[in-house]
Amino acid sequence: MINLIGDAERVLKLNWRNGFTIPTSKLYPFQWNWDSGFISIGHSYFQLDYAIQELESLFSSQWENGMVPHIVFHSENEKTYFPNYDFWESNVNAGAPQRPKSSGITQPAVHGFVLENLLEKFPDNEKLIAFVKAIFPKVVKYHRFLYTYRDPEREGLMFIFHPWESGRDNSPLWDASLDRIVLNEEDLPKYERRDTSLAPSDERPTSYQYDRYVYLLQLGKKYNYDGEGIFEESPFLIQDTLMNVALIKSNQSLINIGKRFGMDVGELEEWQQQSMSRFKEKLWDSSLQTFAAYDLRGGHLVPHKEIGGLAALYAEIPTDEQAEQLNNYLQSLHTRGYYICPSFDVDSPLFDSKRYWRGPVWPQMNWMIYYGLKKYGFEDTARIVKSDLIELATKLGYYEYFESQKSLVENLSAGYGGSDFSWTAACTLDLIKEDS
Ligand code: 9WN
Repeated sequence: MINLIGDAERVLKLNWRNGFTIPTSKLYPFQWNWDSGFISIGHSYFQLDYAIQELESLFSSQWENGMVPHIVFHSENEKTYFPNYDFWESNVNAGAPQRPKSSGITQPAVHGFVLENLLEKFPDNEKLIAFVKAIFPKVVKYHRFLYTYRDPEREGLMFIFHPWESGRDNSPLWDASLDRIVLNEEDLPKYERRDTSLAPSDERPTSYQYDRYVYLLQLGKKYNYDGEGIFEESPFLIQDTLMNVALIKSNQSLINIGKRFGMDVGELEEWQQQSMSRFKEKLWDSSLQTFAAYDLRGGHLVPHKEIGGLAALYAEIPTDEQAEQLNNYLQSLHTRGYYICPSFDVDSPLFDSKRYWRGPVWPQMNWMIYYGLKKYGFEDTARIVKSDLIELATKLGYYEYFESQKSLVENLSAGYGGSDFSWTAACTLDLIKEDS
């Protein structure tokens, strides 16, 4: 049996690049926004300095409008990723830093809750406290960007205009919205994918999906990545569960931190109150008994059960009754022979236990759901969510994501996607350590 703690340290150090950490070599050779948050928690077990530098380095790419981009291209010589900085052309927006170069979209705003997590681990560490005080206004500015540019009707729920922003790139949740994009050859610039030469293509999004990712990227670029035209024109316009869960959880963490250090939290409290009540009222799908994303273009909930709805537990959004329904659902998946939590509804014809976000287990999702279940007192399910991830990592290694059907894992010797994966190491490590 591998030494999971020692191996987590190895992976995190292996992927450390003198100030920030890549998710995995080759497939993702830059710094990713929400990955960095989980990675920072991982580093804190070995080197608090790395945890701090990780977030500092991410926020060095913050745009003047407050956005923290989803990829920071610290190295301009690294050519194995598409779309690279030269394709994003983030300088179409005058407020994007010249260096480091970045993408033009964002990802789940996990940094508020990551800071609180670090402070819980090192409540009296002076260096950490000074760092948190210094970065606090930048994180608030990021939230202000989301509430301003991504919530033009001031509803309390932010929208995304690209599947990559959700962190769950090719989830079947987005299929119907992507189908609205009818493409002719001349609608797309020529491009060459790199991911399918680095990971098996049956574990990655299809080219139909990739064409639409590129289309939406171009649409964002046309409007300098923050213009009103995005809201008016994008065929993909979603109030996603996970994006809003991360924001709500991070709002609360920033409120807690701000109160501890005597900072003004009035604006955060207003956002939080509105978002919390709007999420509860708008995103609960009573027929599916889960929270669901809202398709702003179509004017309806996206009718699928999936991992983002379950993540609402982490921000303590569900009522006790709703939480119980979510818990029962997870227990039923366990009884039926799945590692929990599969990323998509196992009873849907769109479920695919191997392909990216269409069914496999994702470590950072287990991490959030674990802590959410504990908040509601579902200790037994939390224990399964944790031990399932530990079992997968022990048997298969620190992969990007994992097969969710137990009967299939029996015959596997590896996980899916990238290997030596940073957030897998970080989240597994934290779950191993948290109650020891
Ligand atoms: C696009 C780095 C990222 C994660 C995302 C995951 C995947 C990128 C890709 O990898 O997305 O952002 O090229 O597939 O879906 O959640 O942050 O680990």
